[in-house]
Order: sequence, then C-alpha cells, then structure tokens
Amino acid sequence: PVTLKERLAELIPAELENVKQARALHGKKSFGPVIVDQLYGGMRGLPALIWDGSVLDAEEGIRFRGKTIPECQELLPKAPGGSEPLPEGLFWLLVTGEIPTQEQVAELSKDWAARSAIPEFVEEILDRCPPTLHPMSQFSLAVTALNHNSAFAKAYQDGISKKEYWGPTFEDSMDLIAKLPNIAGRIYRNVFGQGKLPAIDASKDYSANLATLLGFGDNDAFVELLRLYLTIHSDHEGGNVSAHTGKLVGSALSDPFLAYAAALNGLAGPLHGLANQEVLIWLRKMQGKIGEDASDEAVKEYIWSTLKGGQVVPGYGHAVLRKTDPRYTAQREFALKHLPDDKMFKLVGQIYNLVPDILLEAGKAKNPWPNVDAHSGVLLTHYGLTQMQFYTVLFGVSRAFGVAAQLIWDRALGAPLERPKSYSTAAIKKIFQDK
Ligand code: CMX
Repeated sequence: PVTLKERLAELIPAELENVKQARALHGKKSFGPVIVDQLYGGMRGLPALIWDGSVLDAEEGIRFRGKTIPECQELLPKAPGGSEPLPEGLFWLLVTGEIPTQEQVAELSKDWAARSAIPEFVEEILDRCPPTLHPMSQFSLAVTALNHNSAFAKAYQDGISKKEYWGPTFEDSMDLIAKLPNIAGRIYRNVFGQGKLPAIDASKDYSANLATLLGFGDNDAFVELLRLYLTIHSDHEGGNVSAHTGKLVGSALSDPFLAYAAALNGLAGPLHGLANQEVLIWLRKMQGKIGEDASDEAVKEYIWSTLKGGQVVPGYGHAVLRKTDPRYTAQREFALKHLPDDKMFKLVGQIYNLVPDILLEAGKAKNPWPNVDAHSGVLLTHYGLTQMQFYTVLFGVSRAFGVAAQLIWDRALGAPLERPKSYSTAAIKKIFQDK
C-alpha cells in the first residue's frame, strides 16, 4: 500500500492550488464586523483561523473531514474482532481527508511501534520528577525535551528550503505521536507505582500498546474504549486552547515537539482538558457527601451548592457547542453497551437529567449541555484506571493527532507567522470616542 507520506506528497500540489483559488475567489470578502466586545470576550465567534482536519457546528458537534463521529465509527478500519475505529485510521483521515484501507492502517500501527522508543535522557527526566508533580507537567516536560532529536529543527539549521518544510515536520509529527505511549506509560507507572514498563509490541495497534503500557492490555473492553477515546478526543477544530496554541507556536517554526508541549500546557487548564479530572473529583465529593444512591433532590441541591459557591459544574457548557456533545453521546453509548449497571455511570445519567435545567435556571451559561469531559472519567474508572490526575494525559495523547495533522499542512501550505493586532483600553476609548 501507499504510505501516508507518499499519499501526502501526492495531495500537496493540488491543495496548494485549492488554497490559491479560494484566496483568489474569496480573499477580499468580509465575514462581517468585528465588535469591541469580541476583543474583551476571548474572541468568541471571531473567524480567525484555517483548520482543515475538523469543523465544529454549534448544533451538531464535530465532523472530522466532513464525517460525524457515528460515520467515523462505521467507516474507519477496526481491529480484528473489534468494533471501535482505530485511531490510526482517524489520523489518516485527518491528514488526507480519505478513509484508509485496513492495510494502510496496519502499516501506520507498525510504523508508530517502530518509532516509539524515547531517548534515555527523557526517561531520566521523567524518573526524576517527584510523584507530586502533576502528570500533565511531566508530560509537557518530556515532550519539550523530545525537541532534542527534531528533524525539523535540524533541517532548519542546515538551511532547508521553505518548500521542503513539510517533510521533516511530517517525520517529527509521526515521531511525536509514536512516542506518546511510552511517555504516558512511564508517567503512569512512576506516579502511581505500577511497576516496570513493558515493551511496545510491533504486532499490536497503537491503543492496544498504550493499554499494555498502562497495565490494562489484557482487558479487551478497555482496549476498545481506548480506541474510541483516542479517536473522539483527537480534534475539535482550531480555536480551542490546545489546538490553537499548537498552531500558534508552530507558526514561529518551533518544531512539532515544542509546539505540542505548548498545546499540552493549555490542555492542562481546568476550563479545558483538565475538566475530565475535575468531573471525577466533583462526582466523588458528591458521593462522599450525599451517598451513592442519592435522590434527585439531594443531587440537585449539591449542584446548586457548587454554583452558589462560585464554581463551575465541570463537564457542562461549551464555548461553541449549543447541544449535547456527540463525543459525550458516543461515550454514553459505549457505557450502555459495556457497563450499563455501573453505579457511577448511573450517577452521570442522573446528573445529565438535572444539570441542564439548573444551568438554564441559573441563567448564565449559554450552553447547559454536557461536553466530552462529563463522561470520560467514569469509563476509565470502571476499568480500574482510577487515578484521575492522569486522565488529561490520555486526552493529550489523543489531541496530538489533530494538532500534528494541522502542523503538517501548515508547513506544506506555507502558513505565516501568526500575529493578530491587540489594543489597549485607552486606545479603544480614543478610537471610538466620537463614533
Ligand atoms: N457551570 C457554571 N457556570 C458556567 C458553566 C458551567 N458548566 N458554563 C458556563 N458558565 C458560566 C461562565 O462561567 C460564565 O460566567 P461569568 O459570566 O460569570 O464569567 C457564563 O456562564 C457565560 O459563559 P459561556 O459564554 O456560556 O461559556 P464560555 O464560552 O465562557 O466558557 C467553558 C466555556 C467550557 C469554559 C464553560 O462552559 C465552563 O467553564 N464549563 C465547565 C468546565 C468544562 O467542562 N470545561 C471543558 C470544556 C471542554 C474541553 O475543552 O475539554
């Protein structure tokens, strides 16, 4: 089969033309006015970036290269005997816009296994981290350090031509994705005392290997969960904090390791990826306070106490989405199939029936519906991965797929340095004083 890099090389000239044509036809057209509130309001709704892997519709949720999550579940290749998509296939789709064959996906699994070893000094950095250092900080440290062997950084020092940037960016992106299981596995075992890290098995897929490194390789349902998890967390268009950070830092021609480490630091925030950890902490606190089989009334009261304490309900709300996140729904369906009687799953369902009305009544959140993070921790907990401080690391492994795919295209299409304009409040007042 044709490799991903060969296919990419075929696609780049046509896409350069495509972009040229789009700019010639539409380059001077306006998206409408920018209003001052958007400068103060976190740039909500401001059309500002090109991101090809996925587009988010406020009502419908994410589509990867035009395909919904259920369509991806149906169309992407699966492991023998498995029913969830292989994230290898999703990466191929994000990069090329095409559904790969089973063989092409198997080649990717093999390629990533072959690239998976991390340098000894990175192992040492991780082994020296105190177990009290948050797993996301350790993750970001290790990914930054991978820059030591960056093909892009080296090629740039050697004077590579702009036209060739995408080649070493592709190599670094593949290395980045391939090395994440060894980093994540090592952090998990160091922090939570789970013994020595086993080796990557070149005959297994990416998710099966990651599960093995975490100590869950024998559990087929967990491996399937990981395949689904890595697929649905990969990409959520370009404006979210992690994706945008990766693109922004990459635009300075920082290599994919530096760009992705920066993205991870954004994912580590509680309003973004860390929310999956926060959800579990919140659920556990709730159970501690009102018991495991609490009534709707008691749960409602707990939710209100969170809001009255000036805190957010983690796992609910979204900057763009205005309906239940299809990533939440995909996880709920997985739970209905594999763990319908799990107590925590039932609590998540009970909360789903109560929180939206309460958030509407509270009257602030523009979207009262659950996002991806409301569900993921419960699934991981069910299979025994109970260390919630680790959850965002898994999100980070997956999000690399989306950021890497865009970094490759940004370098292939010659995306420029990002440099939006900022203003001071004094300048705003002066500009608009007579208007
Ligand atoms: N609980 C309580 N209040 C909420 C809320 C929630 N779940 N969601 C939004 N609000 C509040 C906001 O804090 C804001 O309050 P202030 O006006 O006092 O600042 C108000 O409602 C309006 O916010 P918004 O326009 O609806 O939402 P934003 O675009 O500002 O923020 C998000 C989006 C996700 C940060 C927010 O909904 C939130 O804090 N949710 C909880 C944390 C969470 O689940 N994050 C994960 C998102 C998915 C991901 O990236 O992984």
